[in-house]
Amino acid sequence: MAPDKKNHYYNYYNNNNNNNYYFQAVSFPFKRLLRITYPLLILFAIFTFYFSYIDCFIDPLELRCLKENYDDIETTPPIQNAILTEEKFITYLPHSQFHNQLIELKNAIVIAYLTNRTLIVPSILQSDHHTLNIAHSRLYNLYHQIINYTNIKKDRLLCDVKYSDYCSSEYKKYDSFELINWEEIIDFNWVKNYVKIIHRGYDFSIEGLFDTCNIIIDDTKNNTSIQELLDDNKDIYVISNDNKYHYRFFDTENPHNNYILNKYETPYLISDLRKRDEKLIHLDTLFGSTKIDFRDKDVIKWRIDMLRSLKISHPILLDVSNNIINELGGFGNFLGAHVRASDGRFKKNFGKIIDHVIEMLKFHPQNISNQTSNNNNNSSDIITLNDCKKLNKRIIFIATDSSNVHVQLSKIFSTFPCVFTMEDFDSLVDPLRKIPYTFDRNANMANFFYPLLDLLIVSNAMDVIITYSSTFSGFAKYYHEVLAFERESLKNNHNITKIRGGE
Ligand SMILES: Nc1nc2c(ncn2[C@@H]2O[C@H](COP(=O)(O)OP(=O)(O)O)[C@@H](O)[C@H]2O)c(=O)[nH]1
Ligand SMILES: *[C@@H]1O[C@H](CO)[C@@H](O)[C@H](O)[C@H]1NC(C)=O
Ligand SMILES: *[C@@H]1O[C@H](CO)[C@@H](O)[C@H](O)[C@H]1NC(C)=O
Ligand SMILES: *[C@@H]1O[C@H](CO)[C@@H](O)[C@H](O)[C@H]1NC(C)=O
Ligand SMILES: *[C@@H]1O[C@H](CO)[C@@H](O)[C@H](O)[C@H]1NC(C)=O
Ligand SMILES: *[C@@H]1O[C@H](CO)[C@@H](O)[C@H](O)[C@H]1NC(C)=O
Ligand SMILES: *[C@@H]1O[C@H](CO)[C@@H](O)[C@H](O)[C@H]1NC(C)=O
Ligand SMILES: *[C@@H]1O[C@H](CO)[C@@H](O)[C@H](O)[C@H]1NC(C)=O
Ligand SMILES: *[C@@H]1O[C@H](CO)[C@@H](O)[C@H](O)[C@H]1NC(C)=O
Ligand SMILES: *[C@@H]1O[C@H](CO)[C@@H](O)[C@H](O)[C@H]1NC(C)=O
Repeated sequence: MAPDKKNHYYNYYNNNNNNNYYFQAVSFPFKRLLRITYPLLILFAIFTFYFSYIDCFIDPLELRCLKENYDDIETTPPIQNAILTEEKFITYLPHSQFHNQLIELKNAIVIAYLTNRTLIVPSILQSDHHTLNIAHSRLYNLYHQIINYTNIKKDRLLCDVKYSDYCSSEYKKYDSFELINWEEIIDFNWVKNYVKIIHRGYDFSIEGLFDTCNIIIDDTKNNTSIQELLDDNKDIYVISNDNKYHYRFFDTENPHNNYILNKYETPYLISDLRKRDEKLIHLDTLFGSTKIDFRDKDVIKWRIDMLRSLKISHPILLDVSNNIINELGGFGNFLGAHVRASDGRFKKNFGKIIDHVIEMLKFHPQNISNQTSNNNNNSSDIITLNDCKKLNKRIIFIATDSSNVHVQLSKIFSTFPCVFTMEDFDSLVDPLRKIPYTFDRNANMANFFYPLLDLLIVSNAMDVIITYSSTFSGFAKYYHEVLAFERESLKNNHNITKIRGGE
C-alpha cells in the first residue's frame, strides 16, 4: 500500500544527492545555467512532493498516509468485485450516547441477518454530551449534523498545516468529537459467521457510501444535496421519520393484523423489508430495546446467541479490568452496584437512588464469615482493601458517573466499611490513559474507556445492584448475566472434557 512518509523523505534527499553528483560531472558551460535552475529544481521537487501527498495534508485520516497506525483495523471497505453483484446492503445512522448506539447496532445485526443484507456499520460517535449533543432527527438532518461535525473535527486536526475557518476557538467544543470503529472494542467474530459486516470507518459521506455499495452517482443532478442523492434513487430505499418510535419491526406476520406496538406507531414486517429489491436500505434510526418484536423461536434463539457473542474485546481494557477485579477478590467475590448520579432525573431523585442502593446492599451479609479476628473498628473511615480482606468484610465496588464520589456517595461509605470505586485503583487504570483514538491520534481514549471499565468491573461482581431506569445499569446487569452464563457453560464444558479425558 502507501509508502511510509519517512521513507519518502529519505528517498527524496537520496535522489537529490545522486543528482548532485550528476551535476558535478556535467561540463563547464552548463554550470552557470545550473546554478540558476538548481534552486528552481529543488522548489519543483518540493512542490511535486507536496502535491503527490496533498491527500495526506487534506485528510490525514486516510489510510494510505498513516498506514502504520492502522494495521489491524479495516476502515475502508474492500472494493466490490463482480462476483458479488447480487450483494445487497443495509445501513442506519447512529445518534445519542453509547448505549443507545449499541442498542441500534444490535437491532441492525438482527435485521441484516433476517434480510440477508451486508450490514454497513457506522462508527461510534463519541463526544462530550454536555457541549455536543447528537440527538435523533430526520435522516437528512442527522446526516448534515454528523457530516458537519466530522468535517469540522477533521479540519481542526489539521490546523497546524492547513487554514480552515473552523480553527478558531469558537469551534473548540468539536475537539471532543471522536469516531470509534465498533470492532475496536467489541468482538464481531460470531456475528460475522452470519452477517457480512463492513465498517463505515470515519467517512459519513454519501459518495463513500455509494462507493461501498457500488451505486453510481447521478451526475445529471446539479444540486447534490444528501436528500437528492438518496431520494428518488432506484437503488436506494430510505426509511426516515420525525420520530425514533415510528416503526416497530415484526419478525412474524400476525394473521389478524393485530400488532402490539407499545410506544411505537406503525408496524413493519421484516418479511416486507426482505422483499425490497433496492441495493441499499437506509434507515434513519434503529433505536429502541423493543424496536423489534420477536415471535419466531429460531430468531429468538439466534438473537440470544448473538447478544451473548457481542463481548467487549479490547485487550488493554480487559487487562486493566481484570487486574482490578482480581484486587477486589475475583469474579463473583465482591458485591457490585451502579449508582447513576450526575444528570437529569437521576440527579433530581438522587436521595431516593442512594437509599434504594443502600437497602439493596444490606440484603447481602457484610461479614463473609463470623470467625472474626479482632474488633478492629477504629472508627477511622479509611480502611484499606487489604484490611477488608483480612477482616473478611464484604467488599463492595460502586460504578458511578458521579464526579465527586466521596461527597455525593458519602452515605454509602458511612454505611458500609469496605466500599471502593475506580478512584481507588488509579494506578491500575494508567494503561488506558495512553491509548489514542485511531481517528484522532492527539487525544487519548480514557474518557471513552472509563464507563466501559466501570461496567466491566461491576458486571464481574456476585450481584449487580442497579439504578432503576438507567440503560447503563440495565446493560451492566445484562453483561453480568452473560458472564455468569459463560462461566457456567465453561464449567460444564470442562466437566465434559474431563469425562472424555484422554481423547
Ligand atoms: N464512568 C462511568 N460513567 C457512567 C456510569 N454510568 C453512567 N455513566 C456515563 O453516563 C452515560 C449515561 O448514558 P447512557 O449510557 O445512555 O445510560 P442512562 O442515561 O443511564 O440510561 C454513560 O454513557 C456514561 O458516559 C458509570 O458507572 N461510570
Ligand atoms: C444472501 O445474499 C447472498 C449475496 O450477498 C446470496 O449469494 C445468497 O444466495 C443469499 N441467500 C439467501 C438465502 O437469500
Ligand atoms: C456546520 O456547523 C457549524 C457550526 O454549528 C455551522 O456554522 C455551519 O453552518 C454548519 N454547516 C453546515 C453545512 O451545516
Ligand atoms: C446546473 O448548473 C448549471 C450552472 O452551474 C446551470 O447552468 C444548469 O442550468 C443547472 N442545471 C440544472 C438541471 O439545474
Ligand atoms: C437545490 O437545493 C436547494 C436546497 O438545497 C433547493 O432549494 C433547490 O430547489 C435545489 N435545486 C434544484 C434544481 O434541485
Ligand atoms: C460482623 O463482624 C463484626 C466484627 O468484625 C461484628 O461486630 C458484627 O456484629 C458482625 N455483623 C454481623 C451482621 O454478623
Ligand atoms: C457463624 O455463626 C453461626 C452461629 O453464630 C454458626 O452456626 C455458623 O457455623 C458460623 N459460620 C461460620 C462460617 O463460622
Ligand atoms: C486503632 O488505631 C490506632 C492507631 O491508628 C492503634 O494504635 C490502635 O491499636 C487501634 N486499635 C485497634 C483496636 O485496632
Ligand atoms: C466497633 O463498632 C461497634 C459497632 O459497629 C461498636 O459497638 C463498638 O463499640 C466499636 N468498638 C470500638 C473499639 O470502637
Ligand atoms: C461439573 O463439576 C462440578 C464439580 O467438579 C460439579 O459441581 C458440577 O455439577 C458439574 N457440572 C455438570 C454439568 O456436570
